[in-house]
Amino acid sequence: MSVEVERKFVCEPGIQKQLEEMAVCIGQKQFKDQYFDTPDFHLTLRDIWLRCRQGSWELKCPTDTKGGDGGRDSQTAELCSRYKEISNLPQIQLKVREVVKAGNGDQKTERSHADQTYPVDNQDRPITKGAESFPTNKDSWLVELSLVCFAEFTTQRCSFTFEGAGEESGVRVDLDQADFGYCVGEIEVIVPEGEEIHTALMKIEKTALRLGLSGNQRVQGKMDVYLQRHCPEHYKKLLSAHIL
Ligand code: V4E
Repeated sequence: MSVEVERKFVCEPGIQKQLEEMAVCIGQKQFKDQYFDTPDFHLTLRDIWLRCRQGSWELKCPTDTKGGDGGRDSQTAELCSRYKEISNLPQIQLKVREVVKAGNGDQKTERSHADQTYPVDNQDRPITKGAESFPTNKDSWLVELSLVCFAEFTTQRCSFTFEGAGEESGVRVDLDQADFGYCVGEIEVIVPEGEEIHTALMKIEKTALRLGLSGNQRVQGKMDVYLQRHCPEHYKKLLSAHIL
């Protein structure tokens, strides 16, 4: 398991050229993300994000940051998010099952398929955005836990790293363009779980300075903008719960 420390930034015109001059482009790719939750948003209201990206599952969960930051209250610490990342499917299933069952008092997951509350078609098959057919056996855990796709979008990503073993080693910068018309940049450092994240915050701060990022406002991620535009009720609930 690892912790992703990340600062998002607004992609001003010229940022790509600037990065091409000061960093190494490590590739461009396109990927489709599908995010899953229960119909009553059990995971996301706990800031837990279940995603399938091009067939690979990933779970992002909140991490207890204060100790790891050394209690620092810098502007960078305020602007950066930190999430534990789990990419091993059995571990993801275990965690999601634990969270969903805890919330349901073990009732919902005991119910039969016909009793479940996710949307169904006229043959009682669950309708999930992007999953065109009835879930196959390997996706039966989604049905069991009433997980449905609530967001689906494609991103064009251009990634950069910095050469050498200096202050920016291990820093990655991504420029993302989502297919619903939103662009965002991210400065990201992955830290093995248990290691303190102060160094990662310092690296992110140095990189932000080098890129001339001046804003000290939190920048919306792709998900904020997607939900605001496409799922306003879900978005409102997450805002009220101070998740977004
Ligand atoms: C954690 C989270 C979400 C899951 C993924 O978000 P993000 O890292 O923005 O996506 P992406 O495509 O860059 O993933 P990567 O390729 O880095 O793995 S969706 C919403 N959240 C919550 C959240 C938050 N509360 N604050 C900020 C700044 N970002 C995300």
